[in-house]
Amino acid sequence: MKSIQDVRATNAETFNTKTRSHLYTQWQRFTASDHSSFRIGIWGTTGAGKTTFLAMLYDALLLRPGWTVAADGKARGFITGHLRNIRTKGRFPAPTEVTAETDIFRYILQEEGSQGADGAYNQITLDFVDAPGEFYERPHQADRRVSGKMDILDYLSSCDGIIFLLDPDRVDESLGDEDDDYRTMLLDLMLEFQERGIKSGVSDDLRLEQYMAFCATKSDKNTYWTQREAPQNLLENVMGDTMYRMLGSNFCKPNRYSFFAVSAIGRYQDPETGEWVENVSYNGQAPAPRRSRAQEPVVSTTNIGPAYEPGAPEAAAVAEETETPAPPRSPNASWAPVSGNGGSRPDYAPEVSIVRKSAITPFNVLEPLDWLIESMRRDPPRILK
Ligand SMILES: Nc1nc2c(ncn2[C@@H]2O[C@H](COP(=O)(O)OP(=O)(O)O)[C@@H](O)[C@H]2O)c(=O)[nH]1
Ligand SMILES: [Mg+2]
Repeated sequence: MKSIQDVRATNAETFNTKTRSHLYTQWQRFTASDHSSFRIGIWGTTGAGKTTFLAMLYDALLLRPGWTVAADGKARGFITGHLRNIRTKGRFPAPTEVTAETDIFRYILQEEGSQGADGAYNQITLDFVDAPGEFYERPHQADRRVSGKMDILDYLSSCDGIIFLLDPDRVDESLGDEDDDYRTMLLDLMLEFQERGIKSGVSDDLRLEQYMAFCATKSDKNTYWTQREAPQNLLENVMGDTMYRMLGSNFCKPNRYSFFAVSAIGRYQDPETGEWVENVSYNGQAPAPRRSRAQEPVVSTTNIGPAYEPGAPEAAAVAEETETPAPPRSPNASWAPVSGNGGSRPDYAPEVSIVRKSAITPFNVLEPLDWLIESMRRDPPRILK
């Protein structure tokens, strides 16, 4: 399996006008056929768990009584491929790559008894682009304005509701220099929505019309699992407390945003102990390890500072001890700069796999959708489509 770095490099090259114009054509096809339905979109960065979530969401919808779900032709291929991998092989999807044929997929949902007076069903469409994270992370990049074609901002700002999938493993410390953190990305996005809302003239309220479900993915992991009852705290950590507060103080109307801890794979109940345990194994070993701030070495290169570079000022001290044939290792040796990988992002690793395929129990995958649907029905947003 390719590493995330390989995929990102290829994606950067392929993410060109051709991809966008293909999307644009499709988008026109979809918007032209839209009736009175609500449209829900998905946002998520690389590795946040979008593909896995969307496959398991479909699965959960199929199993749900009182609801019927249909997938358009392209979405069907997406679902069968990924679900087979997850359910029968216990494997996560491969990192999504940009191709010229990046597609918009659509699930159509219909609830029993939801017909209006005219007998027509009030359908919900869940439209999503299973695009790699770059698509979401760098919406303003390069060719967008030049080509004037469909891009992620057009797509998201035409949605009545958005499911945000945030990776709790992606904390600031794990980002490389070129990566934006969630705070930056979300703030950009909110400002863009605001600007588009104002320009559309649909409402004179400066706050956003969209409903937004902020979801922390992978909450099956031990550390997050214990926080599942207080998802707002988990998300405050992930997006940063300023962004978290700005949602309420500046961007969103009070009942139009909510927080969820979700997990596409969930935990499974150990038949012997009855305990709910992690169902994902990392590095082929027993489940558990979590990338976290706590596991970072206490002393890192950043706070050692250049003055402590081995070989620089210390050299003098060592020189004075030359009479001792084998000077004892300085205790400072344990400060040795931690090389490279301390700062990298979570990798897609083939050795990350599902332990008990037959016991996959998604956690909270339907809840964000239900909250969105229920809220939108109660108080429909005014979105210019
Ligand atoms: N523990 C756990 N890990 C997950 C879950 N979903 C995804 N992952 C991990 O996150 C990686 C990226 O998931 P993917 O769906 O490909 O993310 P995408 O890039 O947003 O489409 C997977 O390879 C898994 O290692 C989950 O529900 N639980
Ligand atoms: Mg993907």
